[in-house]
Amino acid sequence: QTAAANGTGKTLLVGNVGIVANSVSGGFQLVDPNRGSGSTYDAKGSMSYSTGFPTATLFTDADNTWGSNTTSDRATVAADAHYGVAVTWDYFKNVHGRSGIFNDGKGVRSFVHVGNAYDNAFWYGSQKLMAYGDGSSFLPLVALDVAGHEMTHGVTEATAKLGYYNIKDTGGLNEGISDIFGTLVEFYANNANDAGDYLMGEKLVKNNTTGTKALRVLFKQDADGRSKVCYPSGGFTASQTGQGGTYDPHYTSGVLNRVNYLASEGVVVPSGFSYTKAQLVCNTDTTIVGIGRDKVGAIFYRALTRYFVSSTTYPQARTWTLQAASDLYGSTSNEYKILARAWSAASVN
Ligand code: ASN
Ligand code: ZN
Repeated sequence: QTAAANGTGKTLLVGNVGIVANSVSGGFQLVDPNRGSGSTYDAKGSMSYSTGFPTATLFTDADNTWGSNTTSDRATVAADAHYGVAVTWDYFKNVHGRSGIFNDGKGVRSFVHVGNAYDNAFWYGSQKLMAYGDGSSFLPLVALDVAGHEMTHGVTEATAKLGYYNIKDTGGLNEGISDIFGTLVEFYANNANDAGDYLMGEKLVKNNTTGTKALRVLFKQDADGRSKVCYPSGGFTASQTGQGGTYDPHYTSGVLNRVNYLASEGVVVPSGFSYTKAQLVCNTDTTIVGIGRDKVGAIFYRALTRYFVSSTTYPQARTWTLQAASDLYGSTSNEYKILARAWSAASVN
């Protein structure tokens, strides 16, 4: 049976938050009846994601207070994960009218304590599950933006089916879409302990006292010394974008993240960073005024769910997102013009 019960998550990364559990006789299960019965499990070190973690156990609790804000309590990061999937559900439902990753009203299973000191998190579509490692060089990978990023991989898989590894352009679009909506989820949460920003995974970096370190700096991704932010004429070649002849999507995503940042916020250097405006664009157009992240999110969502396909390239993504902007705001609108300038400022013409 399901009976939604409001509880408290004592998380690791965002302090204490409200979460929803399922009330059963004698206690509570970490299952959210308000959001498709999405559920959170302890993988207990397993990496058997391909078979759906058969030895994992559902988190249960006597008083509906989950975790202790510290990793010595196994339920702490479960609270982070359960919160992350709830915020991501609410974002897609309330902002885009999408009911769950597959738009079928069903929640997914989340697994924490996956692997041994595993420094990653991932979506595994065949089993409709989310997996989070405890990290070693990083903190446990249960941050809001990471949860939003990974679940957006599921949305992409359920819609455009953009390719991923070793596919010129397309894998970068797939990764960029996940970074864009992961960021929008973080803004949507409006959580004082994890304010929205254009950094991916900043909460996972240990001793990040300035708050300027992250897995990816989305407004200037080439700050990592590897990512590309300006689209090469003729498209990417393997040697430009990764090792071993592959096109690593985490480096080719820099182009889309640049477009999103410039269209949303304009040519603005975030506080705490010492870049020049000229370093945020690939051309000389340093006067772009953003149209706001909500409008850009609506444009990208429409393009992803109606126009992008498994082989979409960067130039085609420019065309299709401008089509979406035209649908939503008109082809002579300021929104359309700013988006076009943002693409040009990432050298996608
Ligand atoms: N965390 C990584 C990502 O979603 C996992 C992967 O490489 N698929 O990008
Ligand atoms: Zn990803």
